[in-house]
Amino acid sequence: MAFTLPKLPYDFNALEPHIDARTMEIHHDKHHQAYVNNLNTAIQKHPELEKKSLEDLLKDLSGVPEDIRAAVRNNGGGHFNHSLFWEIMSPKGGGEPSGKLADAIKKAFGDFAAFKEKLSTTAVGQFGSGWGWLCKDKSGGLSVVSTPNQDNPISNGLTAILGVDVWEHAYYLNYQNRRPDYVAAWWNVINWEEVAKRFAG
Ligand code: MN3
Repeated sequence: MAFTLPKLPYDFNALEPHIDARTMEIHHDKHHQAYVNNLNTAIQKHPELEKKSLEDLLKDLSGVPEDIRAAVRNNGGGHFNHSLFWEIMSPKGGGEPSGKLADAIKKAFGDFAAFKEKLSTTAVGQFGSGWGWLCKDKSGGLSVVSTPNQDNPISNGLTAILGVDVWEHAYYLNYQNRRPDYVAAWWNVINWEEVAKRFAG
């Protein structure tokens, strides 16, 4: 079965003023669609892979045939990352998490402010294109990492439960070179309920 572009769970303009409608439209309809298309083109060369989930492919990239490994890493990663990205944002987002996720953040980083500072600094400091992530390890411990390009922490055994896209296509129309301003604004649209669900899952 071919991979398909998931529908955006809100309107293009729903995250304004933090993320503008034009950026959301191009990001979802053009960039994410291109990752889906390129992933499908790659997988077609190895129909035996169609039975595997994208998660399984990314967990073990060395098991992906060499001729399409880079395509799966980049475009499969792109599809996987953006599918998470749309879900962990909401027009009703922002604020701070509660419950077990809040406890785990406290345990790992001291407090929410320290965590926010760490993820912001990590995302802003990612050289070139990439992502900043909050990850869960196998014992439920949290950490902050960044990845280049469309790599996902899943390839290193971690489960990303929150991520911020710091490719220029994610912010350049509205923020130009001001990546720190975009990352600061992004905190206002985080859907903590969805992040908590991914933490629990
Ligand atoms: Mn992107």
